[in-house]
Amino acid sequence: MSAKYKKVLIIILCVFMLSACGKAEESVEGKLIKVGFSQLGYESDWRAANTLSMTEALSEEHGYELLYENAKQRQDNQLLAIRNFVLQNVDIIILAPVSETGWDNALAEARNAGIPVIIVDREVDVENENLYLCAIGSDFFSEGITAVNWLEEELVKTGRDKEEIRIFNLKGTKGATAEIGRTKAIEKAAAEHNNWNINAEYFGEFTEAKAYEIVRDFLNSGGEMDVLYSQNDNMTFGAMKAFDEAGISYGEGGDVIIISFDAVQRALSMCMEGKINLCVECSPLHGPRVEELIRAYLDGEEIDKKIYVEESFFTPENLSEEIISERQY
Ligand code: GYE
Repeated sequence: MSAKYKKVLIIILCVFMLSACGKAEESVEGKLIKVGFSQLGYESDWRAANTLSMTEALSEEHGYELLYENAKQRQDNQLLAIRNFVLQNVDIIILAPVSETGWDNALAEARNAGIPVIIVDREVDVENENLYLCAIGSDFFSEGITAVNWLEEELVKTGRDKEEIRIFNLKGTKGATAEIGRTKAIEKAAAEHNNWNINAEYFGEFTEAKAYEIVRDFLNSGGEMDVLYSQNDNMTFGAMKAFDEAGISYGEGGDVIIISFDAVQRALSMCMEGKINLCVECSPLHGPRVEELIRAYLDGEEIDKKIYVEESFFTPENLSEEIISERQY
């Protein structure tokens, strides 16, 4: 074989090997399920635990190519993320919506492109429920009912069930399912008890900083409360800082009864110390649940439209170091 032929043969062989190698890579990649996840923000410890749970479950190791977008608590960022996922032709979209309304068009775009959408954590309020595959999260109204039932018993136990009870409803993000459900429960309870009075309500955006400002300003202007109904733990931490500065006691034996939602480890430790009276559990560990739903969908199984997770509550009486350290968030 002439040197010239040898060269040509080598070049042909190289080209062949390179293209074969490309194909091999493609076929490995081809097996990965391409998922677009629009997370609403990073406002709380709960959210951090939720993001971790989702990204761990939808990892490459588990067979996923995850496109992750953090919307920083802004719906317009989420709408943009959904459109980008559609353009990138993902296999499935996961949406943790900041608030309930305003999703019809974006979800219709995904549907028209044949991309199923799983709603996680909070819910969407859309005209046509077929715009999404299913929704998985907490029953926030029922969490609120757990809280008001506990309060009712606590007031009886402490002989305060006939006293006027001034309740501060520290709400989360306006229009978020967690805010709507938890607010509905306390409003219902206040309507049913003549002596319960919601004398203040503010939106604290589920953040520590905003809650601190709100409670500080409320106390500085002479506001008073008997119960702080705080719709997440981080807002509770912010409120506590304001109470400390104002010299107001709280928790067991204190001036203010604190009810807090989420039950993250930091809050549970405070609850065990008696600084928070009640922690209502809200599970952020949706990653493996969503993963299972994706598999079920791909296997053609039937999926329930709405799936609520089971939750419980904690007081200083049912907590221990062991229970807290064994928890994942
Ligand atoms: O309670 C709060 C977070 O939607 C359940 O959002 C979630 C809420 C949670 O910011 O900490």
